[in-house]
Amino acid sequence: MRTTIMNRFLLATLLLSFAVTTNSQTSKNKKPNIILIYTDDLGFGDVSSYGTSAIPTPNIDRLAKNGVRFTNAHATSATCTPSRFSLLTGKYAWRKEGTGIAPGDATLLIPVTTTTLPGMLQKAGYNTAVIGKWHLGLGDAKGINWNEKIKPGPAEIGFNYSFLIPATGDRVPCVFVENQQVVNLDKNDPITVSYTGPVDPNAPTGKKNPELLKMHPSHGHDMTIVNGISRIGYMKGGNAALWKDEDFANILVQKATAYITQQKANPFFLYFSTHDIHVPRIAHERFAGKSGFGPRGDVLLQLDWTVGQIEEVLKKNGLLENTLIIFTSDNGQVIDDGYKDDAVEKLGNHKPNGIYRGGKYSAFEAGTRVPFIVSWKGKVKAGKVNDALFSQVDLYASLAALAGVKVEAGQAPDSKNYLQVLLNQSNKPREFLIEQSINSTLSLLVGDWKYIEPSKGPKINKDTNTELGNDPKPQLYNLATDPGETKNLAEVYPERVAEMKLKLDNIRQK
Ligand code: NG6
Ligand code: CA
Repeated sequence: MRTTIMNRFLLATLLLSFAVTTNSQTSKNKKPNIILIYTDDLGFGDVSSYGTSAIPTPNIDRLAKNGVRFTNAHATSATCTPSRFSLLTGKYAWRKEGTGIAPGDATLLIPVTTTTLPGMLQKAGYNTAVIGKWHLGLGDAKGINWNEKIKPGPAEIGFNYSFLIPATGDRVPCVFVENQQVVNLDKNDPITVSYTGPVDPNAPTGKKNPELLKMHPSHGHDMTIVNGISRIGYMKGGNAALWKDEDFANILVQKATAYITQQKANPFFLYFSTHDIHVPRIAHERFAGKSGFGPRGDVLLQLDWTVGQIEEVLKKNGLLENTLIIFTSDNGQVIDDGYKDDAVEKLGNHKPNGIYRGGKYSAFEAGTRVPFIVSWKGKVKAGKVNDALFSQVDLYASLAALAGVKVEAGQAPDSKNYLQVLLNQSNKPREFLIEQSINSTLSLLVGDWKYIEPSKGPKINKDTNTELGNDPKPQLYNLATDPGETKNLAEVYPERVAEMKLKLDNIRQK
C-alpha cells in the first residue's frame, strides 16, 4: 500500500516535471517572433511565383508555397521614404511635410515622441532590430556629425539594435552605421558630407572622371566616387569605413544571422531591409553574370539567396514554428534608375510589372502593388492565395493584435487591425486604400474601383521612362475588368467620381 502511494507520487512528480520541461522547450506561451523582409524596388512581377518573371526565385517561391501569397497588397507609396514612414508609424506619410525621398543628410523624420511599430512591440516584451536600408533620416536640426554617436536614430524610436545603410546605396555617406556609430571609422580620417556642393573641389567625381568608373550613371549619380561608382552627394574622409557594394547581401545576412541566433530565447522583431534590388546593382561575384538578365537580374538572384539564408537560420535554431515571416517591397519596379547597367537592354521577356501599368514613382498600380508573402509554419496554411485589398499601413495595428498590445487613441492613426487577413483566416478587403505617387498625387481604391485625383504633375518621368499616372482630369478605372488602367471611365460615371473625390477629401482632412 505504502509503496503504491509512493509510486503514484513519484509518477505524478515525474509527469509534472515532464510537462514543465516540454512546455518551456516548445515555448508554448511565447509570443511569436516577427521578421519583416522589406525589399527595395521589387516589382509585382519580379518574383517567379507571381507568374510573369523570367528569372527564377526559388527561395521566395518556397515561402509562398509554404504560406500565403497576396495579389492585392500595397506599399503606401511609390517611393521608399514615405512607405517606410507609414510602415513604422501607422500614419500616412503625406500627412507630414518633408517625408518625400530623403536626401542622405536628412534629419530623423519620425518624431522621437512617436510610439512606432517597434516601440509598440518593445512594450510587449519584444527585442527589436533594424538591419539594412534606413532612408528615414538621422540626427536632429543641429545636423549630423558622422564622426560621433549619431542621435537621435533608431534607438530613440524603438529599436534595440540597428545596423544601417543610412540612406540608400546610391547616396553618400557610403558607410555602415551600427548602433548609431560609423563602422570602422578612423578618428584621424573624419567624414564630411555635403549635398550642396563638393567638400573637396580637387576630388574626382563621376562627372569629371568617367575613366575611374566601373559603373556609369545614366542620369544624376555623377558626384563622389566610391568603389568605382559615382553617387548622389559629396563626401570626404572615412576611407577605412567605406563599403564595398559587392558585400552588401553577405554582410546583411551575417548581421541578421547573429541577431536571430542571439535573440532566439526572446520574442524578437527584425525589420530586415535589403538593399537589393535598388541601384547601384552590383552583385557579389557568386551572382554577377549568372541571371542572363544583366545586373538587375543578378541582384534579384542575390535577393532570393538572402531570403533562403534567413529561412535557413530560423530552421537551424528551431524557430520556424514560432516566427511570422512577412516578405514585401517598399515600392514597385524601375528598370533604369540612374545607372547604365543594361537593365533596359537585357530585360528580354521578364515582366517586372506583371499586368500592371506604371512602376516606382507612379500613381498607376505598379507603383505600389507589390509582392506580399506571409509564412508561418503550422499557423498559416500552406500554398494559399489571398486577393484581399491590403495595405502595409495596417501592419502596425495587425501586429499589435498579434502581440496582444492595445493601440492607444492617436497612435498609428491610419492603421487598422487586419490580422486575420494577414494570417489568411479571412479575405475581407480593406474598406478603402490610398496610394501616393512621387509628386504626392493620391489615388483611392474602393472595391474594384480606382480613382486618381487630378494632378498637374508630369505624365512621364523621362529619366526612368515611367508613366506617372498624372492627368489634370480625374481618372477612374475598374481594376476588375481593366487591371492595366487603360480606359478612363471618369466621364462615364461622374457620380462615382464625385463620391470617391469626397471620400478622399474626407480621409485627407481626418
Ligand atoms: C531618386 C534617384 C534614384 C533613387 C531614388 C530613391 C536620381 C536621379 N534618382 O531621386 O536613383 O535613389 O531617388 O529611391 O537621383 S527609393 O527607392 O529610395 O525611393
Ligand atoms: Ca525603394
